[in-house]
This record gives sequence, C-alpha cells and structure tokens, in this order.
Amino acid sequence: MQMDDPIDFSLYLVTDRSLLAGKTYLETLEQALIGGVTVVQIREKDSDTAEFLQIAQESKAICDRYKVPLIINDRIDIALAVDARGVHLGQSDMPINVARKLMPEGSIIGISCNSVDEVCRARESKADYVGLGSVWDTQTKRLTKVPIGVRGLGVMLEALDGSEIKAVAIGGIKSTNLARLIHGSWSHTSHGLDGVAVVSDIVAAPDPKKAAQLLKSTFIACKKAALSFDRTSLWSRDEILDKAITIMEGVRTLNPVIHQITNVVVSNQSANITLALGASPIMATAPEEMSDLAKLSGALLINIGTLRAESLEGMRKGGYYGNAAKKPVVLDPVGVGASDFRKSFVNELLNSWQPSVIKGNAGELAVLAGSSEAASRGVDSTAGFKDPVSFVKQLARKERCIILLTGETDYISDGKRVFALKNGHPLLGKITGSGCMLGSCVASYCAAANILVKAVDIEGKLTRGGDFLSAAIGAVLTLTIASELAATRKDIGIGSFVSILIDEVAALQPETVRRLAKVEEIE
Ligand code: 3NM
Repeated sequence: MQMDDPIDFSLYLVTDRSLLAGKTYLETLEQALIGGVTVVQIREKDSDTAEFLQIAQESKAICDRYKVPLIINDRIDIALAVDARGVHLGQSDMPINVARKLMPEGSIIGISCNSVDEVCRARESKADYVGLGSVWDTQTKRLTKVPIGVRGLGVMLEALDGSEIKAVAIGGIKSTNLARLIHGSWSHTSHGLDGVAVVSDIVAAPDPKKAAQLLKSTFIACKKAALSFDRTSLWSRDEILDKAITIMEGVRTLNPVIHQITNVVVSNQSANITLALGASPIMATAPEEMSDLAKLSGALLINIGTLRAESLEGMRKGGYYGNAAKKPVVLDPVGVGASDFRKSFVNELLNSWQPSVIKGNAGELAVLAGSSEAASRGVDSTAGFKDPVSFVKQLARKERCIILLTGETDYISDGKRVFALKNGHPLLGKITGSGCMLGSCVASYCAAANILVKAVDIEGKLTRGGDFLSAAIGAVLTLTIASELAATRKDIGIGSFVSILIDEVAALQPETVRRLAKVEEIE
C-alpha cells in the first residue's frame, strides 16, 4: 500500500468502541475487514492521548495486514505517530490548509459537511473527500444539526459537480436503507456517492463480518443499478400504450393486494375502485402491521388527506418497509399546502423513503417543488403552471420518481420524457375523491408492473424494476376513459356517477382504452 494509491471509499468503517456487541474491539475490526471494509477511521471521542495512541497503533497493525488505509479522527498528532494514511476533520477542527502542512505529502484529508456552503468551502480548501451527513437520525452521535435527508444529500452532491473530491454519506445508514440512499441521491448529471460511512450497522452487529459483506455487496449492486440503462427510454408512444394495456390486464389476472393508507373521506370508494380494477384492497394503518403487509402486498398507497396523529407512524413505517420489500410506493400528498404540518411531514416522508410515483394537482406539486407558481386552497388546486411540461420533468428528476400532475390535461414524466393525457369528464371534478381513486389505480397498476418484470437481477434495485411510467399512464387512462363512458349514461348525476364510474372501470375493455386513449408524447 503506497501513500499515493487511490483509496476505495466504498465501505468506510468509523469505529466506536462503546457499541461493541460481544466481540472485542480488535476482533470486531478484523471481522469487518474480512467482510470487505475498504477504509477505516478510528474515532475515539472519550479516550485520553495514551489510550487513543494505543488503539490507533493496534488498529494500524491489523489494517496493514488487510492492506486497508487507516484514517484518524481529529488528531493530527496521533495520525503522524502511527503513520496513518490521513485525518478526518470536523468543521471546528484545524483548518484543512494547516492540516495539509502538518501531514506528510500525499496524506488524505477529509472533512464532515452538513450543508451546501460547507461543501463549497471544502471544495475551495481542496479536501480529498467529504463526509456528508447526518443523512438520517442516529443513536451513535448526538446530532447538533437537523439530518440532511436523502434529498439534502442529493443537493450537496450536486455542489461537487466537476470536482475530484470523493464523497461518502454518513448517519443512520444500514444495509436495509442503502437502496433508498443511493437511488435518492443519484442523478445522471451529478457526482454520485463514492461510498458509505457506517458505524453501528457494523460495530454493533452480532456478526460484523456478515454485516460488512452485506453492506458492501448492497452498495456495489445499488451503484450498478443506479448506473444501469433505463430501457423505457427506447419505447415509442404506441409501445408505452401497449405496455399500459398489458399492465391493465395484469391487474385483473394477478389480483395484487394493494395496501392503502388513505383518508377517511374516500376510504370506501378507494377500496371499491381497487376491486373494480381486479386488485384486492387492504386499508390498514397500524404501524405494527407494516412489515408484514409490505411482504404480502403488491404496492402501497400513502394518501395524506385527513392526516391524523395516529396515522403518522404507519406512513413512516409503511414506506420504509415498502422500500425494503422492493414494492412500489405511491404518494398522494393531498392538500400538502394546506398547513405547515402537512408540508413538514411530507418532507420528512420523502427524506426517509422513496416513492415510485408521486401524484398530485398543480397546487400540491407546486408545494413539493417549492414553487409559488400554482396556488391551492385546502385540497383543491386553483391555478396551473405556465409550463407544466418542464415542471413535471424537473420535479421527476428532483424526486427521482414518476410525477403525475393531474388537471384538465394530465401530465406524466419520468424525468426524461413527458406525456400529456387528455381523457376525462368534468363530472370527475364534481365528486369528492376522484384524485384519491386515481391514487388507488396508480398503486394497483404499479403493483402489476412490478410483478410482471421478468428480471432476475433485482439486487440493488429499489423495486423489481417495474415499468411505472406505463403503469401511471394506464391508470390515468382507465379512470378517465371510464369517466367518459359513465357520463354518457342516461340521468347521470353526481351521486350515481360514483357508482357507475366504478362499474365502468370493472367493465372496461382493453380495446376500448386503445381506441379512446388521448395520449401524446410532448417531449
Ligand atoms: N458523524 P451510525 S453521524 C460519526 O453527521 C458520525 O458527521 C456523523 O453512526 C456526521 O452509522 C455519525 O451508527 C454517526 O448511524 C453515524
């Protein structure tokens, strides 16, 4: 191992002797190295100099045996004394330019960053790498700043564009949330993560070797999945319509269970529309059930209308377990602009789990995008966007998922392409819960799309790799075309419309969808 060999940051172990689970510190370190840790930082917050030095010397001897570089937290004197490969500094430690002068040439200097400003300063000071965090809450360190979340991490990575600085994320990272971390922070235009820094998921594991192996193989698989080619980009509008119809038929033959945490206003009609599609609804909200239901169901819908304290934990856990079980999660941020409480809760959800589709009206999606362009009042949108096409595309890129913007024309984007759908009848706007029913349709179609994937290699993917673009298009077509058919019935009124709409969805034929679909690719 030479001083100028590049460091592999993939699995960066930060030590903490207070978390050991049965094995000694040195056994734990060695097992972690055998499991595939690629770089080690010794972090001794409570030791005096003599004890830190001894731990560092013993750690260095083991790391040398496995040819893994050793980095010392904070203490340049200890790094020099044990001939470590580098130091890791905090924002209030010695400045990088001073540390650079003290450390031998070729040493690695890293710094913790919690904001874009700190990343920019690290860039100016020519840090070799940045530790970005804390991504999530953690029991390992008392945090003095709010966690950045996966979306905050994405923005910080963008601030590294065009630089050679390596980036690792830290804070609350486990093998179970790695796919969400990589998917949510990755963008094809920016600097992806070079690695993940982990403390408790390795140090406190009963089998640190196995824990490290799992983290390493998951990280490599997630990175490969993030870089893999998206086949949907090759499909024409007609092929997408074919896929949407295959998914529609798939719902009827596969009868997937659709778990829905939804609002009290629409619960019954959402369950009925799900049955009419050919899927099977389960309207459960208790957090204790979320892990089991994620395994059992084909998809999860989270609709935040009539948000109540007792639903919050179910929504947090539902999405988490949905991601862990590789099931699509559909988010319907109903009336998110109505209160600061809804805004901050949706923000929290989007930082903790990754939806496959977000659907909303202009007012709701404007709030998510932080835009003041489209207004809302309560759960209704009162104005649209001047340029809905670029709006949905940008938001899909930001949130790393399919965006479905509802309105007179519905817009759907995966961040690369945008489709405009013009079916529907004004009666849909006269009843309560038509948007919520659409959420049930999207979740049902995503479930079928995810089951229909023939992929064998799902490691590292957030779902099985379902075609959620076609699923969202199929779901909108089903409900809007059924609404047009329902509206032609004699003596139709607002009350009867809901029942007839459900009947028309159940009776809808694939050829009718193909014949009546008004779908156009805009970009
Ligand atoms: N630094 P775990 S968070 C050591 O935000 C450390 O800079 C952080 O521990 C930062 O992997 C953290 O157990 C603790 O969550 C990470």
